[in-house]
Amino acid sequence: KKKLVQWEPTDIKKELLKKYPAKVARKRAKQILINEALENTTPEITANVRTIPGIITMRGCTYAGCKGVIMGPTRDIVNLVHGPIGCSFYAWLTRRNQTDAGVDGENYMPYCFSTDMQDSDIIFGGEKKLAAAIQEVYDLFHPKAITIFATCPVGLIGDDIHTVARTMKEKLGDCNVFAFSCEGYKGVSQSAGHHIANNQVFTHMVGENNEPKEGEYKINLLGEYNIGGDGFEIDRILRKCGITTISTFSGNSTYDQFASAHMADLSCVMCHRSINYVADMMEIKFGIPWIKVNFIGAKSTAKSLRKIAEYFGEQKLIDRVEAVIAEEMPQVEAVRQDVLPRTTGKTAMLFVGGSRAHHYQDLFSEMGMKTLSAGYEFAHRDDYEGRHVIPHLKVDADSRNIEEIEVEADPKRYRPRKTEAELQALAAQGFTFKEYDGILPDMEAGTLVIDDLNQYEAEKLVELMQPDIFCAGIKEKFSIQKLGVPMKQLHSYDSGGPYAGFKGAVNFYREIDRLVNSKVWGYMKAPWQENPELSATYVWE
Ligand code: CFM
Ligand code: HCA
Repeated sequence: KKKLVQWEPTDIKKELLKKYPAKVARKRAKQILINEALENTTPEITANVRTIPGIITMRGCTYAGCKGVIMGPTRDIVNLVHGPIGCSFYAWLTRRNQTDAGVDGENYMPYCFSTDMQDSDIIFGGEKKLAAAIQEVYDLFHPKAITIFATCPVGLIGDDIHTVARTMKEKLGDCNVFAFSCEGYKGVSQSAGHHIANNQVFTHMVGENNEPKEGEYKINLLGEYNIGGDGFEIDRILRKCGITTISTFSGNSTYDQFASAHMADLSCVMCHRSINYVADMMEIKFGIPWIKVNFIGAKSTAKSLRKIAEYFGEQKLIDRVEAVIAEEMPQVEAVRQDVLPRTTGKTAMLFVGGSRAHHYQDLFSEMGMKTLSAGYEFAHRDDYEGRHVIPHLKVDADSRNIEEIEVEADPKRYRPRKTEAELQALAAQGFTFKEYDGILPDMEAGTLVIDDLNQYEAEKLVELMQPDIFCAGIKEKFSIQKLGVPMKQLHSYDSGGPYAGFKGAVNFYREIDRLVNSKVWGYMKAPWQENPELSATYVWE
């Protein structure tokens, strides 16, 4: 593919902003960053702020983050949406979070539970209808728990879903019923929904089951949602290493996993953005430390396994992990070597959620591909800049008691990073650390990092930079493909996956090789490109 002009990043930024009214351009300028090291600091990006009205954002709503993302993948809890049917319908099986119904076969994921609010409920209130729906669910299924999700109208009319939940929980006796005030408008994006979900899951389920769990090395896998079967592949690898997963938040999870999560020795955080709240609460309340892991990319998978083994510090586990890596890697390497000659030097753009735009760059770099531009839909500044090392809590690991809670507010928590000597001094005082790299330190200088990219900017970027592949979600899919550039969904994986772990890396290499080397895109022409005289009909400015 030929590029007509070699654009400088500063020119691209100007081009993206050119069409906006002055006030909008000023605001967007703070969310478009040219990644360059300025005296050991990274320039600040504005993130987690309201999308400017009128702009067609890639984001979703708070309800989506709570109902779809965090609670959606739990199979034996009935998720009941209080609202108009559309809110439930559009959150019904669209995320490709996979499930294995296990020996008990209890799986409510294929169902779509809703109170189906009507105009009369909006006028007279929907609480009675909600209570009746809870009763109906209970009578039909007798689930362990029923959770209720507020949609926008519920907040606007003021239905008290928490009182309904409490009353019904008392009435039913053997069913945990609780609610989420996750009205779509509650925050600026999905992100607020994660927080609301995390708080309620922690308050209403975690810590309920004190039965000891079997296993030598017990972990919680936080922020892994089993999209396209990713969680199955990670489970396979962990099992092979002799590591026991007590709970996954929340891919293919069950009620009991949440209830028993406090029986683990360590929490491993995959997607920090969506679940850091639970990781922190587990550490504060139960003294379970957390570390950041990433199972996207073969090298990252190996690195994460080593990190877990290093945490437990037993030679037996370290050896087992090394043996598993040695056994798995040759197959991955063979496929990587096969695709490399065709993928090396190709370019990618990634605009996804709150962690994948970062994690998937590892897979692309394993294929010799360069990320030209990337950004999150709703991540916060820590996801961009990286909380590299944070002094956190003093934990007595043996008794699980927290001797002294001392969360240090570190004004330099973003940059510059702490020196080795500073770290050692803090470690000597008994602090634990969070190693967590952000997207900015990991991306090359001169790359464009853009927060809350929108429809217009996405098309403009593709037009100017001509990447070999663009990665985002369903709303972007077809507009990008119409520009003649292959588009891979990194949310749902289209119909593919898993892409996590060793087998996932192999799947990804093959899929991307196929996409970036397909000739079909070169044949794509819009009608006005083939018949210029049509341009007056199709395009006007
Ligand atoms: Fe975490 Fe996710 Fe993501 Fe996310 Fe999402 Fe998702 Fe995503 Mo879609 S929890 S932040 S809210 S990794 S649903 S599984 S793909 S936007 S990058
Ligand atoms: C969500 C879910 C979503 C949407 C994906 C997309 C997902 O945010 O509500 O836009 O294609 O991964 O399913 O992020």
